[in-house]
Amino acid sequence: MSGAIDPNSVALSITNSSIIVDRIYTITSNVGIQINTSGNSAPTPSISNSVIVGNNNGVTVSDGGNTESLLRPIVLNNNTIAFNNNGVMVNVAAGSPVDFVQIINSILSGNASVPTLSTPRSGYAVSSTTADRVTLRFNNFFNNGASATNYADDTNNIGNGFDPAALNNGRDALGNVPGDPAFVFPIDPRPEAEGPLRFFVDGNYGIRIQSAAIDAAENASAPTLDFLYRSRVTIPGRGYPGTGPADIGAFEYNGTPTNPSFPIIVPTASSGGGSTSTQPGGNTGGTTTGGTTGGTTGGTTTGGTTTNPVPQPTAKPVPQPVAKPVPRRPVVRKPLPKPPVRKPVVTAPVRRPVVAAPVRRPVVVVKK
Ligand SMILES: [Ca+2]
Ligand SMILES: [Ca+2]
Repeated sequence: MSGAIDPNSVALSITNSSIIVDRIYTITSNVGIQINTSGNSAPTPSISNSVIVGNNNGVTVSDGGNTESLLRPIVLNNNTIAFNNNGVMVNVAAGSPVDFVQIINSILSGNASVPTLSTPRSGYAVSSTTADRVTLRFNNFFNNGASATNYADDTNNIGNGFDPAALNNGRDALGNVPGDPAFVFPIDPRPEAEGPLRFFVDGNYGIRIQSAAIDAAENASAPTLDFLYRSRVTIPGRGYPGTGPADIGAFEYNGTPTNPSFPIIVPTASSGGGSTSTQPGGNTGGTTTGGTTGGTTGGTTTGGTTTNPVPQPTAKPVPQPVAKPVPRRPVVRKPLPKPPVRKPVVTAPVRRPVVAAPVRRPVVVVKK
């Protein structure tokens, strides 16, 4: 795959909006999801059940420098954030509200630049310009930052009681878990890595039985159903006191891996409206194998905006309202089918009927 990520591309930009972003893919953008806030009681979005992979920056949160207060914290819950140069970048000022961003139940894996011969890998799973503005709880960290094996450099300037080095010794006091999320088939869509084409053909960010994410989520903060509308499943012997049955990340491990042959797994719910798609365990996901090779391949935003005029600064956002918006299929283009190869028509040589020459009887001259 040639080319590079468009340095100006933003797959989804959200400014002072309480939109609920649910079940999208965003890949190969300069910024996957850009969140901007400003002013007093700024509305804030929530991002859940989404797959944010292979962007320069997966999510960027920018306080314009004048955000006095937020309606509620920005919440990122149960997302799979992998193979971005930086997973989540938080640009906040010293005067920014304290409880600015909450990252909960999310997989943060492989967030670092792709190293070259002259440049070593760099980047962070989560980085903040000002400490104590980001809360990290019940996330799964793996292979982030300059060092693939040392957790101490996975994040930068977080504060709020989070110490990435503690993950070198196992699960921390905030419920964050180190270890391999064990994706089914984690194709890195960045052009300098495996590229978007292979991602669409083979990528699969479901998790396998070996995953550190299984049953390790804070259930109260997890959507009832996963990206594919699958119910939560308890796997015997997994999880921790007070966690589960929900898994960390966008995909629940339900005992059988998602089919690696049909990788880019998207919900099958139609976007036509009218039907609700909240039946537990109903859809198990259709598949779309795409082939767009453009710089920005965004997902669609589902959910619309919630307009809540009553400021609730202390209210914790309740994930998953009962009436769920009908999600749209992420925009994943199917490649045009190749025209069938026509075999040349081979005409059999016409066989001419063998015409037997009349048998000539010898003329017998009978002598008298
Ligand atoms: Ca690291
Ligand atoms: Ca589970």
